[in-house]
Amino acid sequence: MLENKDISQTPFAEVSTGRLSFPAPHFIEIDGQSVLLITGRSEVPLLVGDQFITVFSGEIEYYPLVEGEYVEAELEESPLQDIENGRRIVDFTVADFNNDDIDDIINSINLTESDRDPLGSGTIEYYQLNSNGLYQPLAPSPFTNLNQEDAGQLQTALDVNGDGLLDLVFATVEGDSSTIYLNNGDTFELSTAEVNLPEGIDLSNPRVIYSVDGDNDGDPDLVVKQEDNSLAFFRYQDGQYTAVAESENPFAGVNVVETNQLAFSDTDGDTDIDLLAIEDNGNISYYENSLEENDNPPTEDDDPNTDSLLDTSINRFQNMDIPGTYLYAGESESEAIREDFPDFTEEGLAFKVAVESGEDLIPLYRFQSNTTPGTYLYAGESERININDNFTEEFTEEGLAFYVYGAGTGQGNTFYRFQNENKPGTYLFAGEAERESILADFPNFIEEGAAFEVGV
Ligand SMILES: [Ca+2]
Ligand SMILES: [Ca+2]
Ligand SMILES: [Ca+2]
Ligand SMILES: [Ca+2]
Repeated sequence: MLENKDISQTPFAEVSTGRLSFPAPHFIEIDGQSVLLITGRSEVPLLVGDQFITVFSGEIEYYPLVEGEYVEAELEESPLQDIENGRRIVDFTVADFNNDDIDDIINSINLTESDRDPLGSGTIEYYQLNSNGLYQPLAPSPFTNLNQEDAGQLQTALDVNGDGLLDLVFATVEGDSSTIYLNNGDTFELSTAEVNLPEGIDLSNPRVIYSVDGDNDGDPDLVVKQEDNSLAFFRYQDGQYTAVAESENPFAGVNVVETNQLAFSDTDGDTDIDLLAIEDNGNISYYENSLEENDNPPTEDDDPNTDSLLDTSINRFQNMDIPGTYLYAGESESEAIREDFPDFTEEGLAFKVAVESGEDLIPLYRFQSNTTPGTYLYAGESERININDNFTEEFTEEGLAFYVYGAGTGQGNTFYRFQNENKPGTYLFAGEAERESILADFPNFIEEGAAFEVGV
């Protein structure tokens, strides 16, 4: 659960973005010390003839963490002193591209003369920390066949081909095209290969894609800012990114402002990832991740008797034709949906159920809504009878879905039913952690109470 903190009570109280336009935060760790870098453009008045014009120049501000506070220091005296400030740095990425556990820096510089024409020729600089403790540009550049029209654009780091090395993606400011440079270890090479990324990751909009190890397993996952300003989480595993269910999304419930630039770091030192956001107008927000919800995880181990029965995974899909509506499917149906129904976006494991009847288990039946086809309701026996007696115009029964424990039996984890008020007759089932974020942030979902108990 992420909590928006009063910034004056955080390590960022002394951070000022006033001099910069379009400020963006980045965390870099140098010799075990956390440093906040804020990049942006400062407006420099320049006398041309007899009038002043405004020149935009890429700026980096350097804030090392000192005694629990990020306090500005001179870039010129820092390990980044060889990164010349005040040029047209368009975008700036901090990531460990060569997997030596030391952050590297890649920036994209626009070489175009005119500020009115942000496109054109550019170049890339790749810096690594050398043995003298200074970030210095790699020479020759590891970008072997860099196209000058790609450089000088927005960029993001992500492992496009799943080989464990972060690649670099450039995209135009307009978001109409992107190019990928694959990291081969020593060099980056322009790639034309087709990429296989899950739906929801749009490479032409790098500003919303963040490489973050959100689940703390050492591999960078992806956080993608959605159009509704929520954050989707794609877990990296075995060379692939997979969207997770909201109940497993460490950033569920956060809604950042549309223009925010984000940076992720474990700021409070409790191992989970916290979030710093800066709006274009310079406003800073800090969201602290609290482990609270995991302190006493309601796992099925609470009652070992239930382990063997709730053993079948049910995945959740969101119907993107009607966002905010969901389908729950077992593995074989999930395969068919992945194959044939691209409008359903997989969100990952929803919960675990039983596929055969057993002691204390109750059947749930699936109904499709006739008023909003492609949306579903899951009902127990008595509600099933009521629907078939009184609501056949609204719902069509599709048959037995699976078996669960009844709400209040204490044999599994409680899931709650919510009706989406924007789409009456459509439903979402959520576990305790997701329930809290829905109650806090999604007033259009009306809680109808505990629905059933399942494994997680
Ligand atoms: Ca490195
Ligand atoms: Ca790669
Ligand atoms: Ca990870
Ligand atoms: Ca933390």
